Amino acid sequence: MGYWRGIIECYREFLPVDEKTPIITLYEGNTPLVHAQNLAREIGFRGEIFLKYEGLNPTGSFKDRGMTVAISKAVEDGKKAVICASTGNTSASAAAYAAKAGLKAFVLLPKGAVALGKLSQAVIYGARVIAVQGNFDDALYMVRKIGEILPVEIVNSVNPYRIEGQKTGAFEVCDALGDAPDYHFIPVGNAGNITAYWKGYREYYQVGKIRRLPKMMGWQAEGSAPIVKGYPIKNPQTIATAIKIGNPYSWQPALQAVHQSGGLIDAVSDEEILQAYKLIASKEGIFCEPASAASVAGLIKLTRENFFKGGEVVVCTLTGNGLKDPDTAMKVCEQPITLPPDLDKVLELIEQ
Ligand code: AN7
Repeated sequence: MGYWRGIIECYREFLPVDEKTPIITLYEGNTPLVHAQNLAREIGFRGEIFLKYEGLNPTGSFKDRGMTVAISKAVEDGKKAVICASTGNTSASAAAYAAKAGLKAFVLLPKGAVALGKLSQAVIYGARVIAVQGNFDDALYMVRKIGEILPVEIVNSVNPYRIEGQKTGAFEVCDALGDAPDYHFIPVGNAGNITAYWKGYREYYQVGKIRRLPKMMGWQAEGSAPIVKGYPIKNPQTIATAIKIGNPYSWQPALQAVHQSGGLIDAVSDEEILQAYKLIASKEGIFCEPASAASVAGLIKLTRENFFKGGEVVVCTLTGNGLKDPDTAMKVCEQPITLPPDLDKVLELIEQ
């Protein structure tokens, strides 16, 4: 292979592309699977934890895996413009890949509910950004209507090519571990990614690349947990804005993934999410965004409840980069101490 050329070149035989498909890539994928021994010790987990650090993708989230396929297919199909609704990461990714492909991008964002880093990405990549005075679900509803009226390609995970690309996250986990893990923990918003990982695991199983399948463990935020509660949430609330979604598109496939794999879908509180968010950074040196920490928060919760026997191999997907949302880090952590340029004062503080 020589050098990394993105997920389509690497996993071509598993993806809906052929020699006619123009490959639009920013060299996404090939992200680290970090052995999190400090975290395991800290939370008292008596097995192995691996963190799939998706924040190291080109636009800082797992969305890039799906977007390279969705945008490549949009170009192949002669589309000139793409559109999405987003809590931030999809819009950042869509804007970047559209820029690379020379397509127009329109993004509808819930006004005031998108982390500034993500908004800045959509803007600098040149997307037309519309701030909707509503929530993500309102924006997605409009995007789906617009897709029926205008010749624009929808690049939300209602687009099946997104799921196809995102399943490569599961392939990489298996390639790194030599088999599937026992459990796969993952945050759930619109529920595309849990659907995609499960598809990836099943496909690798079918071709004999792995000998077992993991249990899929999905985590929603308590104030935004429609799948856990069993009904859509009209006005979802959570500090994890990326997963602030009240009526997920892939609701049924997510439930299927959980049921078929023998896993579960449950909720964690904002407090639990923030505790995990801080631990991942302070114990493993990995800065993920709050929504990503929902996976680890779920693992902490189940560890506390003595859910595990010991010896399990667990993978948690850390879906997005913490730098997208520095405001939350600054809000929940100790503030910098201001001192004059006085050596004695600084020494005094350090020696405390
Ligand atoms: C960091 O960008 O829905 O369950 O519009 O950004 O596949 O929706 C983002 C979702 C988890 C949830 N972690 O994944 C969007 C959007 C992060 C995210 C999720 C998202 P899905």
